[in-house]
Amino acid sequence: MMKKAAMIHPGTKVAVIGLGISGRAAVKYARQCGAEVRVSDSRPEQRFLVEEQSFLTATNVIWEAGGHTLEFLRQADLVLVSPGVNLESPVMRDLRNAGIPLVGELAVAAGLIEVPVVAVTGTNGKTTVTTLIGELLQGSGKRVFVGGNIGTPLYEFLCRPTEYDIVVVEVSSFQLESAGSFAPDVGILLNITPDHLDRHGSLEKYAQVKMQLFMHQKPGDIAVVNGEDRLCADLPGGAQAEIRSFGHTERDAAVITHDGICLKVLDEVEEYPLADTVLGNSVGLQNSAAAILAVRALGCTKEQIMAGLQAFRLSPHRIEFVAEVDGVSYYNDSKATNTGAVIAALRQFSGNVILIAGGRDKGDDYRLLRESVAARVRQLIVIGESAGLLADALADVVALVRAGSMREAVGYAAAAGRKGDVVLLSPACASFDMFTSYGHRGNEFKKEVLNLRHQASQATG
Ligand code: UMA
Repeated sequence: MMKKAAMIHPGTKVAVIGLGISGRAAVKYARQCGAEVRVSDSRPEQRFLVEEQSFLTATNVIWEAGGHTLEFLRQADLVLVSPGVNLESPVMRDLRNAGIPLVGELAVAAGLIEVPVVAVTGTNGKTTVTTLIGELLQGSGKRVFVGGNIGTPLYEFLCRPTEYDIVVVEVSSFQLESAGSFAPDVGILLNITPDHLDRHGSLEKYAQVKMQLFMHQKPGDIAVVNGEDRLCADLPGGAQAEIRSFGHTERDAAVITHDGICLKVLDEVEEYPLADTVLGNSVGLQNSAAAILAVRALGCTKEQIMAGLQAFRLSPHRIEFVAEVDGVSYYNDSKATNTGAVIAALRQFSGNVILIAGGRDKGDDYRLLRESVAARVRQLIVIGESAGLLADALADVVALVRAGSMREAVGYAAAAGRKGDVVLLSPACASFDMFTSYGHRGNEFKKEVLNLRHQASQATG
């Protein structure tokens, strides 16, 4: 593959916006390229974390805090934006008008990666599919970089590219907005349901941003798409990659059956039975179909794939079983930060669900939950800033109660739970109103459930 000219050279004046995980990795990479680097963060200095303070001291980088000023940023030839930065804010517009390029890590990486790249996007399941693909490739003996939205910025790969044979990157809609000419060898679009509409404005715009993944692919590249998702199937006119869909029909390259995947490879059909694995449910089968299509195209054998699928375990905070207390099963799905994820989670249970939902609203339409909630939820417990919005959307289809804390929510759930019930934390919202992250929210839920179990065992013991 021809190496494209790098954007950052010795002496390039680079401004990095955001001092979070992505921003700090951007500083490191830009410094490694020999750039002159400055950082701008919207938070006031007093709110910087200890690791951010020490990063500033250790790197001795020039910085501003408490907002982004044109005066500070216009000194740069190039601005590297963190994913959380809204590109439509007035100062970002001013920078664009001043002719200064605003790029994210995907644009910086575009054309610089000399090993195959798999990129996974979609509203739900992308972390699971990214992890699964990473594990399947690793199982076939490859040195795999797994990064992007999942947690390790792609800049980390750019700092040490010779250590890897392949890149698997989880890509968010935020990252796709500033992706430039980034084009993966295999691009995967799992599904599109409402999310981050507060940033993107409408579902149509959000879908358009997701399509950016395929815009610069060339003939020979592969687009893996969900054949049953109307918005996914609507690929952009200029897309040149070969499309391989997954779904339940004969038209699909990977056919989902009731307990496994059938893959068409030339004239042969390969079967991947999944009933006895953690992937043997409707969501797991979809995720597996996408992953199998990707890794089969990248040279994994059927045996390697099957071994990897059997060994796979789900990550924490994703429909994670926590404990059974008094015959009620508790599941932590804190990572479900939009309605699509909650619907997918509810699909895993046949009914009798006590659902804990709510948090910081991201512009989602909670009426989308009505059908699933009416069919499967017996009691809804709402928490956080969006409690009122959830009540407006759902109070007429389900019994609803409001809780002021996670402890109170788990207490209400325990009081309502009967043998055989499922208590599911699946919030449909961001966590930042009450917690520092979805991980923190999930851990608090687990702590309360484990307290409950402890109390129950003391009462019986
Ligand atoms: N900031 C500014 N100006 C702004 C906005 C933010 O200065 O206009 C500053 C904040 O004060 C903070 C920093 O930027 O210091 C935060 O940057 P960020 O929000 O981009 O977050 P990072 O810590 O850099 O983490 C980002 C991703 N975050 C977001 O997309 C919001 C992480 O995804 C990702 O794991 C990480 O880069 C590594 O690639 C998280 C996420 O919530 C998990 N993603 C969303 C999702 O999955 O739904 C998209």
